[in-house]
Amino acid sequence: MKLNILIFSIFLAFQACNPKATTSTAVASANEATETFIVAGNCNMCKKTIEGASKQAGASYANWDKENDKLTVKFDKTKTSVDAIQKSIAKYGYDNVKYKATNEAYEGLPACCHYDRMQ
Ligand SMILES: [Cu+2]
Repeated sequence: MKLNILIFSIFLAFQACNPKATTSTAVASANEATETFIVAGNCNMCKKTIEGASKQAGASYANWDKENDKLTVKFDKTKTSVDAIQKSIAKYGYDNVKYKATNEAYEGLPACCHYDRMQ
């Protein structure tokens, strides 16, 4: 798992602070749920990490808005949960409504991503 995070971080480093924001489209299904919640972050690189962490946890769609810190995710309720997605986001260094990132994960973020921690 640590190696996955490392590879993912390297992947992100190549896209550091890329102004181009990407989103993906979702395929609707009967088991699909949509949730919106707050995730702390700063920039477009945070956006990529937050959205990537959501998808790693099984979200089919993830869109984080850096203007209001709101993340909207869509996922199959039979495959994952909002709780699992929030845990994954915290694991990648981002505080959110339910889980706080460890100091280690937060410190591991690139300098441009050192957002103000959530209380
Ligand atoms: Cu950032």
